[in-house]
Amino acid sequence: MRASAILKSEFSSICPSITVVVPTYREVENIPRLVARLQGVRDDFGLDLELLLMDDDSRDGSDKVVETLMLPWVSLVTRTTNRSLSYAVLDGLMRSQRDLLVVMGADLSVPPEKFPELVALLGDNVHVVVGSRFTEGGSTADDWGVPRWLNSRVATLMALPLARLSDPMSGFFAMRRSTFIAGQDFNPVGYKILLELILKCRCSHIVEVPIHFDNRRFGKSKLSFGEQLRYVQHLRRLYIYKYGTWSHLGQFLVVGISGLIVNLLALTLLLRLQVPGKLAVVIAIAVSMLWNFAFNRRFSFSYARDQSIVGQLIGFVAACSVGAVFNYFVTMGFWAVFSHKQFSAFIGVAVGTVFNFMSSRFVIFRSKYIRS
Ligand SMILES: Nc1nc2c(ncn2[C@@H]2O[C@H](COP(=O)(O)OP(=O)(O)OP(=O)(O)O)[C@@H](O)[C@H]2O)c(=O)[nH]1
Ligand SMILES: [Mg+2]
Repeated sequence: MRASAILKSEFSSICPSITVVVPTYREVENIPRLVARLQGVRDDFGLDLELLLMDDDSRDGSDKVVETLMLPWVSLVTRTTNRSLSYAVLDGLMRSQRDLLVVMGADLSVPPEKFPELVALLGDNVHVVVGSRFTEGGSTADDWGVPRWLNSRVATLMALPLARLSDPMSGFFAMRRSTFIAGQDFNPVGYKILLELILKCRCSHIVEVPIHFDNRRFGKSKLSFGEQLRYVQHLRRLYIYKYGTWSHLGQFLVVGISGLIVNLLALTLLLRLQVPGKLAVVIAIAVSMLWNFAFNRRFSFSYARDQSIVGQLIGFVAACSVGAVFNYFVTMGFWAVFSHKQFSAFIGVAVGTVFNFMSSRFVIFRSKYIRS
């Protein structure tokens, strides 16, 4: 028996009620095409299906088009507040009263005919089924150049510690409503809602289904550079949510490495400008310390930005100075025992860094309430 025939017999025996949530912004050409294709699947499988188009006040005639279609299972919701792809999807999922939820874009990049397969794989032990371009058997349009491919791969890699998925950027997925309503603390930025749902709804069992991802034929992509920056901001929030203090340590270390580079660059520049050696070292240390302070306050410990900057700066410089003294004595102590300079210096730097982190996180930038 063919897969579609198996699915059909399965659906006719259980007849699940499904909501397909589609965020839309200026998709007037795509909406009738999407509806026609979903209608085909609906009729073919005899599904109890509703389509919710969550439109961010496109004013391109999308609402009129839906009105003219006069299909009771299709509705368009015009949103005028909190306009964003992620919130449009959340809003749609919250409105649904049906058992099974599917999310997809309107631009027909992913085949709407594939959603019954996603839905059929949902079970008590499967929380989310994701349409993936990068799992075995998945594909993308041929004309993806190297920059687009690289961009997508880097974005995927950055999300790997959050969820083991080949395509965490996918906007095509299915989940049970019971899984969704158990989620809390939704706080997405930008346009990638899948990761948010996986983490906040505590989805541990994820299945991926290969899909072919085509280029959109009508309308324009809304994926801008600004959206990509918001993706990084969103990942940062999710790292903090999942890893707590470890994520602060991660950011602190990244800032520390950048501070080391700034120190070396400043020192090189000052020496080139004929500044005397000792003075150049002191200025380079001061510059990198200020750099570290500013970036730690902005990123690693951003939850404490409402407190006095002067007090925090004094505390940070004092802690770094104490950390440097620790570094010195630990290095000298290990050196005396192991007589290996680099190893001793490494241990000294590690101890100094741990001291700096602990005093920054729990004293200088302490806060009762951590927000990302
Ligand atoms: N409601 C709402 N929908 C949006 C918004 N931005 C994009 N969308 C919709 O979200 C879906 C995905 O957006 P696309 O622009 O296709 O982005 P993408 O699929 O990630 O990127 P491409 O591969 O370039 O198509 C489409 O249906 C868009 O109309 C928004 O701000 N609000
Ligand atoms: Mg798209």
